[in-house]
Amino acid sequence: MSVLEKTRTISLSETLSLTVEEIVKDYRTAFQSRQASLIGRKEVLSGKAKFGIFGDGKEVAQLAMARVFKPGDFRSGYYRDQTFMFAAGISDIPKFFAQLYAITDIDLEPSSAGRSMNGHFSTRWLNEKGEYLPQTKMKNSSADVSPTGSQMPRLLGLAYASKLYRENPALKEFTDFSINGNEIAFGTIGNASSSEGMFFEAVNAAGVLQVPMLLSVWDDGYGISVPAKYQTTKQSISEILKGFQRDENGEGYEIIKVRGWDYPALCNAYQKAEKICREDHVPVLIHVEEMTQPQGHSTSGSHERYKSKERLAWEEEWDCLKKMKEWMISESILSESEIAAIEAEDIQSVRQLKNESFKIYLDPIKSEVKILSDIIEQIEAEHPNFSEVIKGWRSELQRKSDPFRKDQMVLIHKILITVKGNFTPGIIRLINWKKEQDILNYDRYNSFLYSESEWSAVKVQPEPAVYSDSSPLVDGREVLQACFDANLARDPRVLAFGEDVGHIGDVNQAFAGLQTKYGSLRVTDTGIREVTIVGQGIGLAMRGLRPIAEIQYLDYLLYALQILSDDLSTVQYRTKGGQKAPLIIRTRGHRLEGIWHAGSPMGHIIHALRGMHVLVPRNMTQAAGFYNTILKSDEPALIVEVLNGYRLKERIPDNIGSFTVPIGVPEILRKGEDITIVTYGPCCRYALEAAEQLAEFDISVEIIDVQSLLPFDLHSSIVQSLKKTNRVLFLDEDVPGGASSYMMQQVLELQGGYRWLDSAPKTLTAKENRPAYGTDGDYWSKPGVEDIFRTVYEIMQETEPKRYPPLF
Ligand SMILES: Cc1ncc(C[n+]2csc(CCOP(=O)(O)OP(=O)(O)O)c2C)c(N)n1
Repeated sequence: MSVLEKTRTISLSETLSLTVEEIVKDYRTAFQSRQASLIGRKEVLSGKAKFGIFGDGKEVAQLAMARVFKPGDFRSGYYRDQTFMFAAGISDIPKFFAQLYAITDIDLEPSSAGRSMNGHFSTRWLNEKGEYLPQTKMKNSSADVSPTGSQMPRLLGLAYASKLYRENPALKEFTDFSINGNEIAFGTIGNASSSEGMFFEAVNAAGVLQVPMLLSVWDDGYGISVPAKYQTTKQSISEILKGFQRDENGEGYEIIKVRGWDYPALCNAYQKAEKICREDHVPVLIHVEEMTQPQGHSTSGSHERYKSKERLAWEEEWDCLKKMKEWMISESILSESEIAAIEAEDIQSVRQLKNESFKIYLDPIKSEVKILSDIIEQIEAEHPNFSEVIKGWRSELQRKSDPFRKDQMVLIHKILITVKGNFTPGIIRLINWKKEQDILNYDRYNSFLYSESEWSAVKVQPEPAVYSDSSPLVDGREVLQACFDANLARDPRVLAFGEDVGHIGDVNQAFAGLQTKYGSLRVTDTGIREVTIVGQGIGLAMRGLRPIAEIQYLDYLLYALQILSDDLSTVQYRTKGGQKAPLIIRTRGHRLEGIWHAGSPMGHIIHALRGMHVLVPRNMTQAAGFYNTILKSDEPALIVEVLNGYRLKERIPDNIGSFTVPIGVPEILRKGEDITIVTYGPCCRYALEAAEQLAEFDISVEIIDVQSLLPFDLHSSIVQSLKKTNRVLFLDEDVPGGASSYMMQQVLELQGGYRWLDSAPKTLTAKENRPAYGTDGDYWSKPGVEDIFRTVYEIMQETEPKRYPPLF
C-alpha cells in the first residue's frame, strides 16, 4: 500500500473519518484475534491447554469500543473481550496464549500470572512495592471474574469514582487517578448475563447516580445453549430498558442499538456514546445485536447441539469479519486479493506466536525435568534394589512431550516412599530440590492472598489508645462518630456511603452531623442495593479512594456475600498483586432480636472471605481502632460492630483519629486459672458476667476476646492460656459448627492446643434455628450467662465431681 493510499480517508459519517491505514489495522487486529480463537480451541482439543473460551463473533464491535477507550479509562468486562484488549493495545497475541497455557510469569501473563483461565483479562496498576502506578497514563482493565454479571457492581464503582473526582474539589490534586473525572468506565456483558439481578441493580444505580458508565451488551442471542426467549422479556435488553432513556430533564441513560457486524455504524455509535458519557457524565447503554459465536460457547461443547441449521447458516452469513471484509471491498479500501494476502500473512504470524508461547511455557518445565532426572540417576546408583523401578519412572517422565510440574512432584513422592527413609546423598538432594520447588510453587499459586506490601494491615504500627482525665464518657456511637469525623477531616479520599448513612448519619447515628460537615459526596445515602453498595466501594477503592461502604445489618450482608467473595476478596490473589481494592465494609450485627436482625453467621462469612480481614470488635472503641488500622493499610476488611452496643457508655480516646487496634491479636479480658473461654463480640460481656458467678464456686475463668477472626491470633497467644488452664470453651452466637469450630481448629490444630488439655474441648453456640424474636425468643436461641455457667461448670465437674457437686 502506498503512503498516499494509507492516508486516504474514508468517511463513516459527517463527524467521523478514518484513514485506510487505521481501518486495515483494525481489520487485521480482528482477523488475528479470530485466528487466535481458532487455534486456541485446537490447542485445548489436542490437550495442550485445559480450557478455552474465546471472543470469536464479537470482534468488530470491540474494535469500535477500543477506538474511544482512552488512557485513564477503565474496563470491567468478561471473557469475550480479547479483540478489545488487543485493539486497545493492553494485551496481545503472546499474552493471550500465555494465559491459555497458564504461564505463571507476570510479565508474560500480566492478567493473572497463570491463575485465571483464559479470557480473564486485567492490567497491572501496582508496582512491585504495591504502590499505585499513574492510572491516568494507562488504559486500565479491572480483573475479570467468572460468575456472569459480577463485573457489574464493580463497574458502577469505577464509574462513580469519575463523578467524585469531578465534583469534589478536594480530589483535584490526585491527578494520577483522574483528570477532572474525565474517565469513562466501560462495561461489557453478554446478553444472557443481563438476566442476573445484579445487572439490573447496577443499571438502576448508575442511572440514579448519573455516572460515566458506557455499558455494551454483546448480544448473540444465546447464553450457552439457552436462547434469548428464555432469558429476556421481549428478547431484547434495549427494548425492556427503554424506560431508562434520557428525558427532557436529562436524567437517565442514552440507549443505542447497533448491529455487531456493521463496522461504520459501530464506530459511529461508540463515537456518539463516548461524547455523551465523557463530557456530560451520562450513562450509556449500547446494545450490540446480531453477534455470532462461530465456535460455540467454549471448548466444553459444540453449538451444533443446540443451534438449528438455519441459525448456523445465518451466523455464517452475518459473521462480523465477513461483513467487514465485504464493506472494505465495497469502499475500495482493499481488494479481495489484497485481503487474502494479508490474511495469509496473519495466519502465519499467529501460528508462530502460538508456537513461541508454548515453547516459553514448556522450556522451564523441561529444564526442571532435566535437573530432576540427574538427581534421580544418582538415586538409582545409590539404591540398586530399586534402581530398575525408579529408572522406569524417570524414563516415563523424560518421555513426556508436555510434562507438568505436578508429574515431577508425583514422581518424587513415589521415590521417597519407595526408599523408605534411607537418606542417601541423592535422596537428600532430592528433598532439598523439592523444598526449593515448593517455595517457587507457593509463590506461583498461593501468594498474594493478602497484601504483601509495606501497607499490609498486619504491619500497621500499633498505637495504643490514650486517655486523660478529660476523655469524655459517651454513648458508644459517639466514639465511632469522633473516629469517622477525624478520618474524614484527615484525608479527602475517605468517604462513607450506604442506606441511611447520609442525611440521618446511619440508623445508629455514628455519622450524625457528618454529612452537614463534609457534604453529600463524602457522607452519602444510597438506595437499598447491597450488592452494588459493595461494588461501588470496590471500584472506588481500585481508583485510589478510601471508601467505607455500609451494609445496614449483618443479616443483609448475605446479599453482597457473593461479590465480596468472588470479587473483593480475590482482587490481590487473582492478579498476583497487580491490583488492590482497600475497601472497608462496615456493618452491625450479632445480638438483637429476631430472625433477620440478630444473626451472626460468622462461619460462612469467614469461609467465603479468605483474602479479606474479618474483624469483630466487642465495643465501639475497639471498632474505632480497627477502622484506623485498616485505613492505614492497603487491604479490604469487614468490620462487624455490635448491634446492641451503640448506647453503652465508653470513653473517647484522646487520639481517636489515629490509635490502632492491631489485627490478629487477641486480648485477655479476665485472667483465670481453671478454664479458658475463647470468644468475641457481644459474647465477651456474657462471658464476663458468667465468670463472676463461677468465681463464687471457686472456678477461675480466663476470657480471651479474639477480636479478629481473619487473621486469627497471629502470635499463637491463646495456646499459652491453655497451657495454664488445660481446659477450653469456644463461645459464639453462630450456628453449631460455625465460627466456634473454626476457632477450635485454629487453637487445637494449628496452635497445638490439644496437647495441653485435661478435658474435652467444647463449643457453646446459638441454636441451629435463626434467633427468635423477643426476650424469650433470644433466650432460647442464643447462648446466655446461664448457658455459659452451666457449660463451664459441667466441664469442671467431669474431672472433679466431688469438688463440683451436681447443681442442675
Ligand atoms: C453466575 C454464573 N452462572 C452460570 C455460569 C455459567 N456460564 C458461563 S457463561 C454462561 C452464558 C453466558 O451467556 P452470555 O451472557 O450471553 O454471554 P456469551 O457467553 O454468550 O458471550 C453461563 C451460563 C457462570 N459463569 N456464572
